[in-house]
Amino acid sequence: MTSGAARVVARLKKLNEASDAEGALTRLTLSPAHARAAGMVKRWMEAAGLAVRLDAVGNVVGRREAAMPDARTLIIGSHIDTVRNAGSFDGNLGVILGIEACAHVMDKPLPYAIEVVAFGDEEGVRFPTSLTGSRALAGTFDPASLSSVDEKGVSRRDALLAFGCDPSRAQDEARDPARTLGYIELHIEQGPVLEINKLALGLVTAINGGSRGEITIEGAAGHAGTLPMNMRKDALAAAAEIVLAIEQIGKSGAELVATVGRIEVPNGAVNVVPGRTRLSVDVRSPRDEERMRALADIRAAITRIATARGVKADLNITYDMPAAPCDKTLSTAFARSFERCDHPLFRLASGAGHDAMSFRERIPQAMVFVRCRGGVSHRPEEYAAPADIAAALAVLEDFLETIGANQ
Ligand code: HGY
Ligand code: MN
Ligand code: MN
Repeated sequence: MTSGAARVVARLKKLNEASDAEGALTRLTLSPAHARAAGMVKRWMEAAGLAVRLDAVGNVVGRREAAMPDARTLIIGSHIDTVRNAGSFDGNLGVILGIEACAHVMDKPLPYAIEVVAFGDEEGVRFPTSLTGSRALAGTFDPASLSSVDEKGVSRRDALLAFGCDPSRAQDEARDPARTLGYIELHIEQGPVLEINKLALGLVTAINGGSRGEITIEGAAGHAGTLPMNMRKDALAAAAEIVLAIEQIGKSGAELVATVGRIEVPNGAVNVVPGRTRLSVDVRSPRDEERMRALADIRAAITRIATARGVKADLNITYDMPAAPCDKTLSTAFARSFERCDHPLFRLASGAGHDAMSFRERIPQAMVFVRCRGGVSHRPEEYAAPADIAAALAVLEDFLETIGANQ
């Protein structure tokens, strides 16, 4: 394994130390752990010859200029925020690979500039809105997202100010598409397809579209011992029926998925009939019309169940990202690098969302997937083998050394 690949593996381990949870990796956006990770990434970017800054929305941006003025910029990115009890590779791998590939070409004059970006808000776990870091660069940042609040009532605006950012300048982070060669992201597959096909790497064809939201159900709290069953407006029993209905709708399309990942019963207690519940919903598909149909079916199921049970329920969509096809020119350049690095070319869609989808229809984007063991992700067992990391680094280094010639 090259020293570069070994350094990537070592840095991923080191980055694990930046966590807000004892004995697990939890690094929510704009948290103390995110600040520590941003500090490590800044030092590594500087060692790779990049000029580094923290931008207006919490991204760490490392930049190197081109050999000639007025050249366009290639952006290499991924995210360093994580879910709770996360794995070490989701997002982090793409950032550390980008830094290492820049170190590899540090002394080589290139006909384009490079920016490596460690986005700070891809997972959308702390605030209901997400992808704010990549949307800022894509020029689609929504100022309303600054008013999103976390579970403690802290707004994104206040969290950014405390992080040392100036959110009033978020719109200034937009990159000019005419001055941008494209956006590329290397990421673990987070699924089992590469492993089943015994491949280290895959070329992404498109990123599935996704919608997320929150369902609130208002029933009537009551005494678990005295309230007769036929008089109840049990918000949790209604939620349970809605969860199963959403699962059924998710099964109605071959590549459609629908998930309720979180359910809350405020003031829940063993001897109280639940009066209120809140549940999350996440719906994805490679076809936007199928995702819209599924959302309509979910709304209809919510209305049917709520009416039958005499409770009030509504679905508020907080995130809606259309499917994002990957750019043909950048993907062809990656295909050439696969060939030069002796990797069979295997194309697959992404069921997971990524920062790359923020650039849809504005800046060309392409992604390369790295095999992950068992397809497991969003869990501590998430794992990418050093040999596969080395393969990804070799392809990225080849891509950087050749992309300018083909543009
Ligand atoms: O949820 C996703 O697809 C991504 O991991 N944030
Ligand atoms: Mn990710
Ligand atoms: Mn993730």
